[in-house]
Amino acid sequence: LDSRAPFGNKDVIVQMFEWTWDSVAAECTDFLGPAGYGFVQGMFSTANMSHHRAIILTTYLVTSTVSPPQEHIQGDQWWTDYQPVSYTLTSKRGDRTQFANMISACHAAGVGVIADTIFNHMSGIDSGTGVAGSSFTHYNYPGIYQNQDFHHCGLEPGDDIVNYDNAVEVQTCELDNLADLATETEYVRGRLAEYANDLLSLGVDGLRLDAAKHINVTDIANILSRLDKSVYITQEVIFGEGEPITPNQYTGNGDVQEFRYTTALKNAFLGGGISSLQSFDNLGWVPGTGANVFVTNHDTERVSGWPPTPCQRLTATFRSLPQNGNSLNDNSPSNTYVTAMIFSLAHPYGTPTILSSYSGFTNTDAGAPNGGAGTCSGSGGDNGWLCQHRWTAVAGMVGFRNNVGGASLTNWVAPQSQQIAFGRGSAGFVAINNADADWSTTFETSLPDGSYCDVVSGASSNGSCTGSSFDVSSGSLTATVPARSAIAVHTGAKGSGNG
Ligand code: LAG
Ligand code: CA
Repeated sequence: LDSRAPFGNKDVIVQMFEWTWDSVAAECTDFLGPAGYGFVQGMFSTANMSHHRAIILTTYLVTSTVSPPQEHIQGDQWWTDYQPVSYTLTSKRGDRTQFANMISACHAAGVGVIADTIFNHMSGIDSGTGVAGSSFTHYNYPGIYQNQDFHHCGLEPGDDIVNYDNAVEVQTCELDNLADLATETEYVRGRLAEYANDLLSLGVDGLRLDAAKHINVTDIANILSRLDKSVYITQEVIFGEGEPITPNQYTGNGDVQEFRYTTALKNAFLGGGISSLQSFDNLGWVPGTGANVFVTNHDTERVSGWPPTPCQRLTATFRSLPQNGNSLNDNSPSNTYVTAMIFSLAHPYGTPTILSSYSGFTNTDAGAPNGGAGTCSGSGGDNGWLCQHRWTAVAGMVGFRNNVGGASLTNWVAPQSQQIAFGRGSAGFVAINNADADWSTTFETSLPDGSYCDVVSGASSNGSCTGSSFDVSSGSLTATVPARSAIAVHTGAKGSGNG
């Protein structure tokens, strides 16, 4: 397994934010998997494939990203999960058996699992009892860590990080009062590796390293060197203008989440112009082969952004953030959330993650609906869940991405700042219209002649299209791209129109 490729050669990750293990397992089985989504190369013979929907060539990676599996503090807020109190695999998402069963179910459906892993800290509250019954105080987790296993940076008051221009402070003081592990010590490194190896023993395929920016890059490298096998790694290192700790410093450990991409898409789609998004190669960002990118994640979709404390809002990283979220989200105007996701799945830069979350996030603390049991309905959400991963355009574009693979970007045009179109070799073509008027034109593509289904508005089913269809003749594709929408075709979804 190439540790840079999340799971096989299919690279789309879906972040199942706050879904319980049982509900993720069901979604792998019912939808992401044999119902037409999960597909791992070699699992089905070509003959069997005809029994599945035409968009079967889609593999999602499931990350339990914002739902770390270890025991955490009690409470109704979603973020209790980010305050570990022991490495017992009992959380609000389920217990060890349910976690293991989820991995088995997802693997059987051809879907990998990435666990959110908190190496930086333990809890932030003075004392309490975790959801599995473990008692703790701020710097004492019986049988695991004691006072000497934490940084006590000496900054008044409360040892909290204030100045993001000071690298030592960012990595050895406390993020939001969270007890900061002394990751430079042999004991802590060994204990964190033991925890990670326990996750790997259950079949976990990758780790998202929470708050990686707050851990010295060599400490992470040391911990990863102790892992029993090589797995996909993605590190959360939020870029801050002028800060000494940069995302690019972490590329040696694995993928790095490139938040400049998130910001760029927000700015482009909300007015700056999407014609600026042709290439991300010469901007000084994390190289595409090592970047993990997303339109939004669980932190950036929330109203006041993250982190929430007034002090941190004054730092270079966060002071420029607007109050309506650090990214596009489900409340964004003019369908920009959807068109931006279409872009992120079509463009070759980085490994894309699609967030699957719930509505009502304008209350930044609100925990998951329906007791955490994720449910969807058809191609939409249910019970307060948004089910972005099922939206027709998103699901269609995952199929697009898997079909085009590593094909290079071709046939780029941008007749005006809010209209772009491009191909991916001879395998796919997309046009995104972020203007307020329809865009009628003839595109030059590198596609073979034929009839194609638009995977933004529908899918290919038994040779016909459930949405729009387009013909390609001598490479030319004539279309009307609706205002604030997109069209996308690829050689894995052929078919003729239904009108
Ligand atoms: C992350 N990345 O570095 C996560 O993506 C982010 O969601 C986590 O913050 C953070 N690191 C710590 O793992 C979340 C919430 C915070 C919450 C924190 C700990 O966004 O709001 O802090 O998890 O639960 C909360 C309170 C703070 C309080 C702290 C400690 O909001 O006011 O100081 O708990 O008690
Ligand atoms: Ca730290």
